[in-house]
Formats: sequence, structure tokens, C-alpha cells
Amino acid sequence: MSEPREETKSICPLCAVGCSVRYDKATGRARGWPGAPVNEGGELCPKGIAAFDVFDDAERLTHPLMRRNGDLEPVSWNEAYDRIEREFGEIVADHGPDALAFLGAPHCTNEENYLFGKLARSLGTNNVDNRARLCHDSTMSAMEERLGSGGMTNSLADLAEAGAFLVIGSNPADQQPVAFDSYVRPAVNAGAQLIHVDPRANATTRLADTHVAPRPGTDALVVALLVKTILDEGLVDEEFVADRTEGFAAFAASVDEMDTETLARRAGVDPTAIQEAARAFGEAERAAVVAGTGVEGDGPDDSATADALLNLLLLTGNLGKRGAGMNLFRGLNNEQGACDAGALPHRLPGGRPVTDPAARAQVADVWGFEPPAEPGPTELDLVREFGAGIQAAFVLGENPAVTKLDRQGVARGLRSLEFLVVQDVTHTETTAHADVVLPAAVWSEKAGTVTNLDRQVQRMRVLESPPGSARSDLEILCALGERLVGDGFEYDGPQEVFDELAAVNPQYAGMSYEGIGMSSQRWPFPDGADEGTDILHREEFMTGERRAPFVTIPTAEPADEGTEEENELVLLTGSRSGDIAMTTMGSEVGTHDDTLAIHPVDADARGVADGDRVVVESQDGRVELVAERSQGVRRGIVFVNAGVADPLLGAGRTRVRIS
Ligand SMILES: Nc1nc2c(c(=O)[nH]1)N[C@H]1C(S)=C(S)[C@@H](COP(=O)(O)OP(=O)(O)OC[C@H]3O[C@@H](n4cnc5c(=O)[nH]c(N)nc54)[C@H](O)[C@@H]3O)O[C@H]1N2
Ligand SMILES: Nc1nc2c(c(=O)[nH]1)N[C@H]1C(S)=C(S)[C@@H](COP(=O)(O)OP(=O)(O)OC[C@H]3O[C@@H](n4cnc5c(=O)[nH]c(N)nc54)[C@H](O)[C@@H]3O)O[C@H]1N2
Ligand code: SF4
Ligand SMILES: [Mo]
Repeated sequence: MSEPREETKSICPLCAVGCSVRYDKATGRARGWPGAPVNEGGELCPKGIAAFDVFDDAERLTHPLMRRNGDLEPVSWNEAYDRIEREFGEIVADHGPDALAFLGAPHCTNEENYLFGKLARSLGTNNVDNRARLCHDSTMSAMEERLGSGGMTNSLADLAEAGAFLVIGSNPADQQPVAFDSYVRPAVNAGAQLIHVDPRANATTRLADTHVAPRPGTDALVVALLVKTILDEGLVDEEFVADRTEGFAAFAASVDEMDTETLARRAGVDPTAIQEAARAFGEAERAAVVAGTGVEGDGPDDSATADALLNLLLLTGNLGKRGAGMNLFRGLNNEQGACDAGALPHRLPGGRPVTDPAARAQVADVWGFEPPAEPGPTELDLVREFGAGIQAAFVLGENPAVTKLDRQGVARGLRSLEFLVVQDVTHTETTAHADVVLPAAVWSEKAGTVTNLDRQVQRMRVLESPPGSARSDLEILCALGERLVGDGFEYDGPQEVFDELAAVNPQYAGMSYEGIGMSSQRWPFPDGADEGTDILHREEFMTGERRAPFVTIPTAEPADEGTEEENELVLLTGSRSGDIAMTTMGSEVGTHDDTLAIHPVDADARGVADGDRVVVESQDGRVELVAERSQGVRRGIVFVNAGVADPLLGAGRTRVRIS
């Protein structure tokens, strides 16, 4: 660092909670900002305190790079832009704009994501998506479909009023610590019930009144069982069901046909424990669901668990009121904002479908052209098409080469692209495949807005200068926009872009840069409103309807029955992180470890003692890990940190053998 850092307020880049941070000269680390919107008392988690240490100066990209004779060599910005202009131009001329893919960027600001989406659409394609897809795809889809928005329905502050929490597939005590400690923990300490559904006990379980450990992937059955008890025991909010839902009779009939013993056996849970949990949830005046990555299905159509959770909330009248709701605890810092700003293949800024002619026309009023009407494929499908339907990709602040999916397949795809541009702050597994690499500024070197998990838009500020000739993502996107498109990309900094975003996105319409100031503004904030809306769906759902539908949940036998006979164990992964988070690993953060958690009975059957080095093998690969016997994991499964499990993962649910 060449010059001293400014000590003013910015936003922690390390998770979606959106804590305010400032640089503290005395300690050389980050400190909270008392009176901030999220971490009011200045609280930070250990990760946040290390926010200035995440990016190692020595590892930063400082100059544009271009591949020549196989190697990436430093070039001027003009040479890099010329090459992109030429290659993109040729590919569009030869194959049309749908041969391009734009991937990014939940680490970037709202303005940057907005320009990224605008760039793709200016070139004539909806092939733009972001990594929210990998973490919360099916939950987001179910919420969009039935409630009209994937946004967290309630606010963090409001959760403190819940009388019961159902935390499912989520470990907020570790993964969203300030949200958990400041809002959920105090409520539980004051008497709220916490039901935790996870095949493995984790830090969140320590605060739980009830821990349900189902077989992995059977959450829809567990929630169906909760629903059944609520119906059987008359814990239904009849007024809400009559006034705000549809399809109740058919739904109730489908639940009536379910056999508790059969479902409980399929999910591997004790029916009595489920009944007690259902009573705690159903009898509470206000009950909230907190959901994480553990309930993700296999793609947007596999949303049975999210659908079951929405049924539960509709049945108990826990939507559109305080201390309740469907609270998706997101991961990356600007995952929500990337979606709001339109870095999605099926949505325009503000979450409106690209298929909606009125939305396209409203966007066209500002942009001067109408965006394409046909939704693009998801990021996962775009990557599968690399080298086939997709000839060139622009990757903004993502690392698709590291994925929880088929890693070799992605690497093959990246290699087979005609042309790949990667805009990042360091070298990654993805820049290794790039034809042009553009060096970007990191969070503390740029300004703009980000939107946290409870829909609060906050401002980041420039605290220091970028190294070498690195530039903010915004500057780079403006320059590229002018080259590739021409008009519509001249802005004098992030505030001008934000003003345009607010004009295009009706949910941001009443917001302003000054209004946000040192505080925050929350969407929906329509034009003319005095303030944002903390609880969604109060009078009507964001579909525009007063009623939301019940959905019948499939309850068939899960596919991975009978693994124990084959001496195989089901692999469970968690403690997800991206590289940006892994950079701080090994310090206070400690999310990356090479232990294999295994139930003592399974360990005995294999002669495995605590601390043994074991070889863990799946169909796709093998890793060596250190065994840790634990009553906290279900029998028949083993738990491995997501960052370490990578080589083992293939398509579908992974099973492993241990030797
Ligand atoms: N094997 C494995 N795969 C996983 C996971 C896992 O734990 N293990 N986790 C999954 C999850 S939950 C997620 S969210 C995804 C994360 O997937 P990604 O978003 O792809 O991962 P990250 O490594 O967090 O960030 C991507 C890149 O953004 C860059 N970056 C950071 N800030 C900026 C910026 O301001 N500008 C630009 N241009 N670049 C920036 C970082 O240097 C990094 O290379 O990965 C998923 N895949
Ligand atoms: N310290 C730290 N915090 C982070 C991050 C980080 O890298 N480091 N990354 C951020 C990101 S990008 C994300 S997406 C979030 C993720 O935050 P979370 O969603 O909380 O992520 P995980 O810890 O991966 O998974 C939560 C739990 O899901 C459980 N699980 C796995 N399979 C199933 C299942 O079938 N059913 C049920 N019920 N549970 C299951 C796992 O056992 C695990 O305990 O964290 C964010 N916060
Ligand atoms: S909870 Fe998230 S946003 Fe807050 S300090 Fe920790 S990592 Fe940063
Ligand atoms: Mo994530």
C-alpha cells in the first residue's frame, strides 16, 4: 500500500449481511461503524475484521494482459480493448449475439452489474447471469414463481420479533455471523424456539431447541411432515388461508393421503420429534423460516423443499407480517444487487420478466432500444454450451473454473471457447484460460452501491487507489460499452449510473445517492414513497395477486436408498466459500479444513480412529482427509468442507468409500 487509507465508511465485501466497515489505522484492520444500518453497534465477525487483508498486494493484477503465442503478456488498455472489440465483433457477425455469454458479478456493485446487463442486451442477447445461481437457484425460483420475488420477505431487525425459527440447510452462526448474533440469537435467548434441520450438527445447532437430522436431500419430506402435523392438529391460520391463498382444498387432500410413518422412514427422522417441532412452529404467534444452500435442489425446477417451506408459511399465516417470512440467507456480498440490477437471463432490472412487453417498453424508454424478449439460459447451461452454442465469454469477477459441479467439464468448456475475457483482481483458475485479462480495482478502491440480503442498498466509498493501471469495474465497463456499442455508456462516475438504474428499476425508483448517504435505503422504494418497505407481501404478493397458491409436494422414495449395504456413505458438504473467502482461511476464519466427520458407529465398522488419515474415494476422484468421529453427523453420511470435497463431486448425490 503506497498511500494511507481513508478511514471513512464502506461495506464489508465478504458476505451478504452487508456490515459497515472502516479502516482503522491504529490496528491496521477493519472496524465497525457505530450506528450503521446492519451492524448498529459496530459489530464485525472475524472475517470482516480481516477485510483489508483479503487481497494480497503481491498477487494483484496490475496491467491488462493478452495471450500471444500461448502466453499472457502485458499490453496497454487500448490494445486490450481493440482485441475485445474485434473478436466480439467477428463472433457476433458470424454467429449472432447469442454466441456470447456474460457471467457476473455478485462481488461487483449494483452499477457495475447494471452496466454488464445493459452491455449484453445492447449487443442483442439475454445471455447474462451471475453466481447467485450456484447457491440459491431453486429457492429463488420457487419464491419468484409463487410470491413474485426472490427477495428476503422480512428484514433482519424484524426477525428479532419471531417466536419460532425454522433454520434449514443453513448455518448462519458461522456463515452470516453478525446477522445471527445480532438478530436471531437475542430472540432465541429471549425465549423464541429454534428448530434446526441439518444432517449434521453445526454451530447453529448449539442454540437450537430441536435438531432434526434427516437424510440429505429429504427436506421436502421433513417439511411435508411438519405441514401434516399442523393440519392434523388444527394449527392452521384459517383466516389467512381463506383470504390470501388458493388451492387449499386440493392441497389438504394431498397431505391427508400422506402416511406419517412412511415419510418419516424415508427421511430417516423420528416422527415424534417432527410433531413437537411442528407444534413449536405452528403455535408461535410469529414464526420465520431461515433457509440456506443446504436446501438447494438440482437446478431451478427441483424446488420441492422451497415449495414445501412456502406451503408451511402460507398454512400458518406467516407471510406479510412482522417476525415471520421466508428469509433466504444469501452468500456473496452483492448477490441480491446483481439480481436486482438485471444480471439475470430471464429478468430485467427490478426483477421483471424479460418476456413482459410493458417492462421491456419501460426499459426501452431509458435505453433507447428494446431488450431481447427471449430469456437466456442459466449460467450453468451457458457454461455447458461453451465451445458449442457459445463462442465467446466475458467473465466479470467470477471464477467458474472452481465450481461445485463438474470441474473437468467446465475446464474443457473454457478451453474450447473461441475467445474469453476475464476481468478480475487476481489470477485465478479461470484467468488461466483467458485470451484477455483486465485488472480490476477491489472493493476498497471503488465506489458504488451494493444491496445486502435484507434488501438494503448501501454505499461503498473509495478508501485507497488501485495498484498499477488497474481500474474500477465501472470504468472498464463504460470504456468497453463505448467501444462495443457506442452511445449509452458515457457516465461521470457511479452516481450517474445509479440514477439511471433507479429510473429503470421501479423497486429503486424513490432512492437516491444522497438519500442513502451514510445509511441505507431498502427496496421496494417506489417513486414518491417516504421510505422503503421492510416487510414484503403485506396486502398483496409481488405477483400483483392478493393470493398465493399452495403446491403439492412429491413424496416419493428418494433415489439413494440402501447405501449402507454397499459399504458406501453419502457425502455431505457445507461451509461453502469462494476463493475470495478462502484467501482469509487459515487465519481467524477457519472455514477450510481437511477433516472428515464420521459417526462413531460408521467409523467402528471401518476400523477408523480419531485422527486417522483416511482415503476417501468417489466415482470421480479421491482425497486424503483426517477422520474426526462425531455424534453430530447422521449415521450413513460423512461431512467434508465444500472447499476440500471438490475432487469427489460429480453429477447427482455423491457416495464415497473410506479406506
Ligand atoms: N469447490 C467449490 N465450489 C464452490 C463453492 C465451494 O465452497 N467449493 N462455493 C460455491 C459458492 S457458495 C459460491 S457463492 C461460488 C462462488 O463463486 P465465485 O463468485 O466464482 O467465487 P469467488 O472466488 O468468491 O469470486 C470470484 C472472483 O471474483 C474476484 N473479485 C472479487 N472482488 C472483485 C471485484 O471487485 N471486481 C472483480 N472484477 N473481481 C472481483 C475474486 O478475485 C475471484 O477470483 O462458488 C461455488 N462453488
Ligand atoms: N465464513 C464464511 N462465511 C460465508 C462464506 C465463506 O466463504 N466464509 N461464504 C458465503 C456464501 S457465498 C454462501 S452461499 C453462504 C453459505 O451459507 P450456508 O447456506 O449456511 O452454507 P453451508 O455451511 O455450506 O451449508 C449450510 C448447511 O447445509 C447443510 N446441508 C447440506 N446438505 C443438506 C441437506 O440435504 N439438507 C439440509 N437440511 N441441510 C443440508 C450442511 O450440513 C451445512 O451445515 O455463506 C456465506 N458466508
Ligand atoms: S457478517 Fe459478513 S458482512 Fe458482516 S463482517 Fe462478517 S463477513 Fe462481513
Ligand atoms: Mo455462495
